[in-house]
Formats: sequence, structure tokens, C-alpha cells
Amino acid sequence: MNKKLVMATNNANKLREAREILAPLGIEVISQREAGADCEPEENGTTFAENAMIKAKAVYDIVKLPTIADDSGLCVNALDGRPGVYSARYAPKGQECQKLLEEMKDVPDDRRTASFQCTIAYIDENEVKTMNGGCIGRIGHEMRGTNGFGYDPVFMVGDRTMAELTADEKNAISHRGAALKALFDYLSTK
Ligand code: ITT
Repeated sequence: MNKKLVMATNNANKLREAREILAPLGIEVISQREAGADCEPEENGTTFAENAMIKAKAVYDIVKLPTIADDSGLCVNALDGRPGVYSARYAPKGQECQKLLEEMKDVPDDRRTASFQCTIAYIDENEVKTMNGGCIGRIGHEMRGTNGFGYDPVFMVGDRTMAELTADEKNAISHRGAALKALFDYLSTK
């Protein structure tokens, strides 16, 4: 497949991961800024899918090229699924892990399960589609590792945090990797 997609995001880490995951599949990802769309629409949906569609549509309406958007977040079972769609707004950037550890400090090990969730919205001139991916893990007791971004230093998969995985290891198991592979499968049928 040889295809170019615009990614409707202002998050450089998401863009990097999407490029890493899709490049080997023959899909080139350009940022919304590179495509000339300098916008940040209000994410006032209540689901990952709604917010992904809001972002994809805002950029598609400007660039009129096949566009994807990622809406994602961390759902913690002991917190009834929070921060969920509000993950980006849970704490000031860079402080989300400390805040989560503090909120979870009295939660015992057997109740620390969580998942990362990701919805990718895809829009082109004919079609609108969403694809989901998830990754199950647990919230650790301390921040570990320097790779990745956001909640990665406290999200444990096995005995390592996601921030201790290499980029390839993370992409192979991540919520974003799963949703983008589903997108690839979908695009392969078009
Ligand atoms: P855009 O809306 O511009 O794409 P954003 O960072 O605001 O960027 P979201 O609204 O989808 O994106 O918020 C997702 C938040 O969830 C993100 O800021 C992180 O805090 C967290 N998150 C999502 N994927 C993650 C991952 O792979 N690792 C760690 N944290 C992640």
C-alpha cells in the first residue's frame, strides 16, 4: 500500500508513534501543521470515538485529504474508568503520573488494573470510519522509565512500565498500535 494520511493532532508523541507503526506498512503520515491546518477544535465529546471524529473532521474540512485522528486515554478500574476521555486534562502536562500515583496510593495491588484505549477516526471523500484498540495493564507504585509519554511511566505491562519498553516493543502491544493496525487492514480492503 502506498498512501498518504494527514494526522489531526498537536501531540508530537502520537505523531511519532503513528509514523513508526504505519511506515513499515507503506503509509506515510503528515502532521496537520505540515498539511496547513493549524487548528485545535474543542473536544467536547463524551467518548473516544466522538472526540476522534471531531478532530478528524475539523482537519479534513481544511485539507480535504484522507485524514486520521487519535483520541486516547487511560481507564483505571479502581477509579471507575477515570481519567478516560479526560486523560489529557487530568493534570498539568508532565504531572499526570504523580497525580495518579497520589490518587491511587491506598489502592491494593489486586485492584490496580487499568487499560489504555485508543480510537482512530478516518475520513476521506467517501467514507468515515472509526477503529479501536486497547492495552490491558496495571498501575505501578512509582514512575519508571524515560521512553514514551503521558502515563507510560506508571503503566505496567508484565514487570516493566511502558516507559521502559523500546518504541518497537510499545508499538507492538499498544492501544495505538492495535487501532492503527485495524486501520491498515481496513485501508487494504479499499
Ligand atoms: P491531540 O488531541 O492533539 O491528538 P492530546 O494529547 O490532547 O493530543 P487526547 O485528547 O487524545 O490527546 O489525550 C490523550 C491523553 O491520554 C494524552 O495526553 C496522554 O496523557 C494519555 N495517553 C494517550 N495515549 C498514551 C500513551 O500511549 N501513553 C501514555 N499516555 C497516553
